[in-house]
Amino acid sequence: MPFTPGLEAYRKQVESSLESLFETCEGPAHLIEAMGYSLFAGGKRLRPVLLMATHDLFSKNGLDPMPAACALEFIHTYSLIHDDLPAMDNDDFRRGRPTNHKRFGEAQAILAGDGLLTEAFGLMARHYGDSADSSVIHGIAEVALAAGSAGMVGGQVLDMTETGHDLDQEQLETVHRLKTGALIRAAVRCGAILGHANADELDRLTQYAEAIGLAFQVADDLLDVLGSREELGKSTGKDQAQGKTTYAGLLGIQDGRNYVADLTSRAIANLEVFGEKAESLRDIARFIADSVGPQNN
Ligand code: GRG
Repeated sequence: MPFTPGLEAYRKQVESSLESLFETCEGPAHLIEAMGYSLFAGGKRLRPVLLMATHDLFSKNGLDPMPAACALEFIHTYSLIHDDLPAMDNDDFRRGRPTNHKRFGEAQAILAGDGLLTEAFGLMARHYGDSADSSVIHGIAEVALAAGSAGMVGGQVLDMTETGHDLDQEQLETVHRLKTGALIRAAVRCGAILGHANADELDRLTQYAEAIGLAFQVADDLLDVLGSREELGKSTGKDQAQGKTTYAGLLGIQDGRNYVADLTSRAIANLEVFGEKAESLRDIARFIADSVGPQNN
């Protein structure tokens, strides 16, 4: 499903900045090749686009949000490489091509992920290191918290240990709030923090982010049932085969779609105070909702 022209413009800016920032990463050629293989495999760039669109709600204050936006994509790509490993989800296909370990071997894939994670923080340090603006360190802390043991990594551990057990909806939401939601929340909050949002603005944007993060995961579960490998660029039908509790299984397809629509409305309601400036953030919420609309499946 295509982005709106406004979101596509953000995606293109992110794409070209990712290329120039990645050129500053040094290391053995085969490691850089493995990192670039997954980074430039055609992801939607949803997290950096969210960060940029959130930052644009605020007047420019001299801080360029792009290095933080690209750092999030480095971290997201590392998480996909590691998630696909035989020790985790054991996937052969991602972003429309063989997974990193299928192409480069397991050891290299682990190290490519390690490289991307570490370089993410390196590139933020290099770009913001001389800034006296304390929002920079708060923004970076937000990203670290979301990516680490209390965020995405913690969520991945819960996901692995709870596979094969029946979860109720609340337990499932806890897993996904950490595994997928934390980085989406950090994208929005980091954009807001770098833009010097006030406490009320940050709170509303956090609620927006939490709602779309959950909608994104519910949609992903539904698409695992409804979508095809060709459309999604990754394997489908795996959740059920692995004995995972999913929203598709807990709610069924139609109630799952209704839940996505409800979360989308809740997300958009939190943007009212930002007026027209928040149209790109509304478009992102609608993009997630439309991905599981009956017309797309
Ligand atoms: C290995 C520490 C560690 C964490 C892995 C993100 C994650 C945690 C696993 C990915 C598993 C998965 C398919 C989760 C569902 C939601 C999700 C993150 C989908 C992929 O994100 P998109 O759709 O992908 O933004 P693209 O390729 O467009 O960037």
